[in-house]
Amino acid sequence: YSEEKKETIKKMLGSVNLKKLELKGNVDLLDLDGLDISKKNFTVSIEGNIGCGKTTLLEYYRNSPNVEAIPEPVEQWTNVKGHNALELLYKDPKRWSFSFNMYAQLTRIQMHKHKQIKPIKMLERSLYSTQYCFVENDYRNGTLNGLEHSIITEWFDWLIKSQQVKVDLIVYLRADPEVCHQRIIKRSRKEESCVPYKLIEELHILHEDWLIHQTSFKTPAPVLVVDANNNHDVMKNIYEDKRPEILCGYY
Ligand code: D5M
Repeated sequence: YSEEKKETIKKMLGSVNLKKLELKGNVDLLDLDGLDISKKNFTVSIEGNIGCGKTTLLEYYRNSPNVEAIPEPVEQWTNVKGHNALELLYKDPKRWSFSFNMYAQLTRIQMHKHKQIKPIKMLERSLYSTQYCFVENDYRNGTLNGLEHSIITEWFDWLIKSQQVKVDLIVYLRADPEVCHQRIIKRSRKEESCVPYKLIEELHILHEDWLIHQTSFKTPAPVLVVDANNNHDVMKNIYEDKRPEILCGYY
């Protein structure tokens, strides 16, 4: 940052450190001076709706020498000892949501526990979004019943407390439901051939309430919001522009 830009940031945010940023909720810019760089162990979670472009972002940064990118374990979900859990989930959500989400929870904690060698561990979603967006949505629309929801929630609460599930920064790729829907059609993943538009809209609202309005669940870290509605080339420029913030100074 130039001195001038630093001054502007400071004026915007006051005398800054991460704690203050957390109190302020959403931030457009993170002050790198306020980050404890000596920590050398950052976990950045990339959050957003289905098809918002998380994989593209991970791909963009995965070759940075300081970044360890941990993609969403979709391959595990499509082959649980020969069973395609993701396909079953979309075919009959009421029958399979509990099984799927219990398994998703296990694979998420494995991502969080992945041994960190490089300073930045970049996760494609987290245990938090599984609970606060997907599980919550299934419970709201009756896909998970009260007992199933309680069991998953007890597991979640216990995992968060006992396993030191830490996120230092959330990057929210904020895209309109229509844009996400078009991208899902374009990537044409076999299991997603029948993703209802209603699901995309519901998940959008859950992400917004959690990460923008902060009215549903507590955010575990400061939130950096990135407009993800643009095309691929523009998104690449945005990622380059935001490199210092997204990589917490390790760029
Ligand atoms: O694609 C990941 C796919 O997995 C997408 O079809 C949504 C689905 N998914 C991910 N997590 C869950 C949970 N917890 N419940 C139900 N479905 C889930 P992506 O483009 O990364 O969103």
